Amino acid sequence: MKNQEIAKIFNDIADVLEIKGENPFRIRAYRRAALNIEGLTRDVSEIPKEELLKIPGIGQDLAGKIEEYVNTGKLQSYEDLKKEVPEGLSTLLSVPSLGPKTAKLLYEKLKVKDLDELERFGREHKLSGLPGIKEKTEENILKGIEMLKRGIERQPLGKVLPIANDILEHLKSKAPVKKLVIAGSIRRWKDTIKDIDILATSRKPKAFMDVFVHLPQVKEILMRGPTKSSIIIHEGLQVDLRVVEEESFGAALAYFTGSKAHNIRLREMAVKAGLKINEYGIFKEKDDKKLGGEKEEDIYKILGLPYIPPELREDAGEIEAALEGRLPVLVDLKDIKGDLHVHTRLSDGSHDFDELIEAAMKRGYEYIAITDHSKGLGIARGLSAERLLEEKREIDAINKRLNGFRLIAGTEVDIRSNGEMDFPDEVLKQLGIVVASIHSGFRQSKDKIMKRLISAMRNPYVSIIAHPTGRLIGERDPYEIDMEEILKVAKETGTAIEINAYPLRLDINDVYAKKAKEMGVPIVISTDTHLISQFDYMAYGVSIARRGWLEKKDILNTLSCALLLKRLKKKK
Ligand code: DGT
Ligand code: CA
Ligand code: ZN
Repeated sequence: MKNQEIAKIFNDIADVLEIKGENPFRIRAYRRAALNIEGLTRDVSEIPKEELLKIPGIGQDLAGKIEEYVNTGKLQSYEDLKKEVPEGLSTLLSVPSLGPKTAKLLYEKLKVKDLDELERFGREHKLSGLPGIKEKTEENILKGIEMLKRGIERQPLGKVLPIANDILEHLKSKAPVKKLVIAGSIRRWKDTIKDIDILATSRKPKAFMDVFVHLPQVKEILMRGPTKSSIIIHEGLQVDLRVVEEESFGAALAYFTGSKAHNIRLREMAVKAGLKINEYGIFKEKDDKKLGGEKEEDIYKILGLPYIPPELREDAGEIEAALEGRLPVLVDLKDIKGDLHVHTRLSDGSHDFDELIEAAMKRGYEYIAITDHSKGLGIARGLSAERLLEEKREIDAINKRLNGFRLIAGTEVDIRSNGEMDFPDEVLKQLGIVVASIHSGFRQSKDKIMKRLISAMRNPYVSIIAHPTGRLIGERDPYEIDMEEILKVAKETGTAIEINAYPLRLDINDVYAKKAKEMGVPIVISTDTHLISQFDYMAYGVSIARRGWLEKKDILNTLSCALLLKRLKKKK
């Protein structure tokens, strides 16, 4: 797939344009295009131009650039642009929180060439004191470097999962294989991933390994053996493949799914029961008699446990819950009846109502909420109050002709930096759903951010807080908030908290989701769709809910539309 390559080029172009101080809309178009290309499940080189044009941020110009790169393996304008700025400068720009102005300054004053050098200067406090660089900026730069280094070690699930599935597809089409599954942290749906673990059974293991190490994705072969091989792929990720016997498949799957902490607990239980577990099976300690291992369920059954879903296997209380018969019945993708955070062409989405309705109905949804941005978000073409109410009237008219499906008129209202909502109450009260969120002032003090979120929740018309911590995995840390307090106010005011399923957000995360459930806070899972293919992101959101032990009853958008609207906060 050329997707990652093109995404990287577009991001690089955006960097250079930023250094040159070009039009922010153009820069943002490149970044959005990059993000959306990265998230595509299809290879861009197979997508016809008319369809490319539907991807957010991609107009004639960028579609042409994609075509040029696909056809020639090169992008001339990018090559030319690169010559305009020194290489060291763009390295500096890769540090989250380091803008083009500062990068340029550091480059010119200190001749910083790479990250290690920048880090050293930071630690020696040689950055602060330069014009415009305060101590706080220096601190942020050091934090940014740390995050960047962490990001190289662990990649977002949303980026890795499509790559892993692509590898599986290639293997299936080219090799003699029987069972073929992803294990490790991907199977547990962890939000960031270190490497890809694949498990297979095959009648011809040697031929299978041969195909694996010669996949087009391979950049480097680390190890090649009859049952285990490891490769590095072009995206820099390691992929381990193990081929096991059919009769050990279940035990191997349990072993390589992990987590390590969960496995250790299982092995301790086994030892106490005079048993032994390893990747080959479950055995009697005294005579090595094999009791099971072909199926994963065998392991749990023989230990006297119910089957524990992979998302729970973190030694976070799941073993105790299993022993006491109180494992949750986890919410499932098919329980979701609608999406409550969707953008249209009117703000920064890519589709009109009809296309969204068709796509939502196709996946069996009963409703979606239209939540375009509010005017304060100029960069996302936010709607004025007049335009929003006009949109609402259009939605009302459409609902009259729809049968068994409902559009809910809403907004994603910006929480201004002073805590006011970007629309007055008279406007908000006319809508079916009000999603409120923060899009600016991320570096405000904890106190200020808390005040903004709390004032949003105290607004009688705000039904949902979207992406509450503002994190962008690998790009921006969550802002400083006291989540316990947020959840308390959410509970008290009846405001729902969103699990934003957009793969770089996954916000709130699994730990907070669990906490929210324990505190009785209503939760919704929404995709923040800007493009119909992004409705697929719901699977990521549901995985966060599952990792947070959530059941169908904990999630409001598993309800019918009528019940949902009843449960959402309304003016008392
Ligand atoms: P990550 O860091 O995203 O790759 O997370 P995992 O869980 O995929 O970790 P990884 O790839 O190191 O190992 C895959 C699984 O293999 C892990 O979840 C459990 C199993 N495993 C690996 N090393 C050990 C070990 O030393 N002891 C046990 N019991 N299991 C292990
Ligand atoms: Ca792994
Ligand atoms: Zn949104």
